[in-house]
Amino acid sequence: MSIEIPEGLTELLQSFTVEVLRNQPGDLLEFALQYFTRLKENETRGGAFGNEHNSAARAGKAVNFIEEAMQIDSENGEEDDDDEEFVAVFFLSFLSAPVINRFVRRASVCAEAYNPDEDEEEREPRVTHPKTDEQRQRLQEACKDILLFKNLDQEQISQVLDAMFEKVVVTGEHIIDQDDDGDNFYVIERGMFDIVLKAEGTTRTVGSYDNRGSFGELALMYNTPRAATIIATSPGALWCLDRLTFRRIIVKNNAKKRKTYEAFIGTLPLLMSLEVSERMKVVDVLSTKVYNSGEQIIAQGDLADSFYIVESGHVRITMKRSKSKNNTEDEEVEIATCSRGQYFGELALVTNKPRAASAYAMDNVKCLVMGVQAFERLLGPCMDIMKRNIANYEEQLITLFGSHIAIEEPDA
Ligand code: 1OR
Ligand code: 1OR
Repeated sequence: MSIEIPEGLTELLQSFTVEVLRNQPGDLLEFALQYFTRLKENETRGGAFGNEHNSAARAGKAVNFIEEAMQIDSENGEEDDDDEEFVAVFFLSFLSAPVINRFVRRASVCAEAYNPDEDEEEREPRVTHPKTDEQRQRLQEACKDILLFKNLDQEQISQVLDAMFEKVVVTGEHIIDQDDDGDNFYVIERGMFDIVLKAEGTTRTVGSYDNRGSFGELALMYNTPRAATIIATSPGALWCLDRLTFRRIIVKNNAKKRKTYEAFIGTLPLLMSLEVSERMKVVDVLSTKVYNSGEQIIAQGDLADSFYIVESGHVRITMKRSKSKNNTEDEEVEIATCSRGQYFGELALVTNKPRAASAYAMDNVKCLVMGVQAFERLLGPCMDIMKRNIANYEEQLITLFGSHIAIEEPDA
């Protein structure tokens, strides 16, 4: 005798079981009643069960198994795989012989999803948006300085590039609205975009992107509502990366990064005023860059968009000084060196001015690099230490170059 299993029963029971195990309700029947009522409400609001793009379904906790499995605990940086594996095994134990094949197939998908070291391709079809050679070239150019992509290996990079798709935008278009659910991560190909923040009843523009950079990573990384609104202030074009591919590749990579840098970041005096969880968020946005001996890292007078922490090697900081009285010739004077654990490149970001000095690798140098928006978002609590050091620069500057040169006051 064969038993017909209604479509959707597997997913329904799996999600319910996960919720029961997570919530450990005292009254199972009452919990079931509430759970299924909420699920039905979400469905009638238009949500397909288990569709990860559907906010109602997520808000109602009708969880998408695979996506939840990849959720990173932002407090400790670990992927939640132990619990989830337990759930999968637990669920398997329910199964009776005649239906085991269908269930096992699905349940094993769940179990695999919880192991971050598994080959992802086995459990999720790769997203591919075909591109012309010309599009691919533009995409590569737009992505070459994206810090979040810097630590990916060749295979991960090509999966990311395959999955990205182009979106043309018009002036005034809202790419992201604060408090919405996150759908995509965006890399700017061209165009200007304002970062608008509403808080305590007021709305203000707190920053902007000018033809480069990326945004929309936070909601995808931490499973939170969008933290700001992003509005196009000119016609433009974006490359979009879907939520699942982002989580599958970038978030998984970040978990490894946390393990690698947790200890080092914990020793940095600059970051002492940050909570552990805030320090981990710093790690999430850092990328590493290596420089050969003699290579220029920063050029005096350039516009600035990154901040650097030395992981290994030595960095020479130099400033131009006119060699002759008539100012026709400059010489570069060494003003400082930075080694492991020290930082540089903060001054231009704090003062909103061009780079005050140049930086060169003195040997093989490895730096941790952070973008300006993340710097502003995450390092506010460290500003006192930085401003104190900037005041020291000013004193040294007067000693070395005379009183006529001044470092601009940091913005309040
Ligand atoms: P998201 O997924 O939350 C909005 O969607 C995006 O705006 C966010 O990811 C970031 O990529 C981008 N605070 C919050 N989000 C910001 C900020 C920001 N800057 C860029 N985004 N700042 C703090 C404001 C108090 C920095 C402003 C320069
Ligand atoms: P930035 O963004 O201007 C160059 O890029 C970086 O060099 C700068 O941030 C600082 O992080 C770093 N004066 C100005 N910048 C300095 C100095 C400095 N030292 C390091 N940087 N002085 C040296 C004080 C020991 C004073 C100048 C004589």
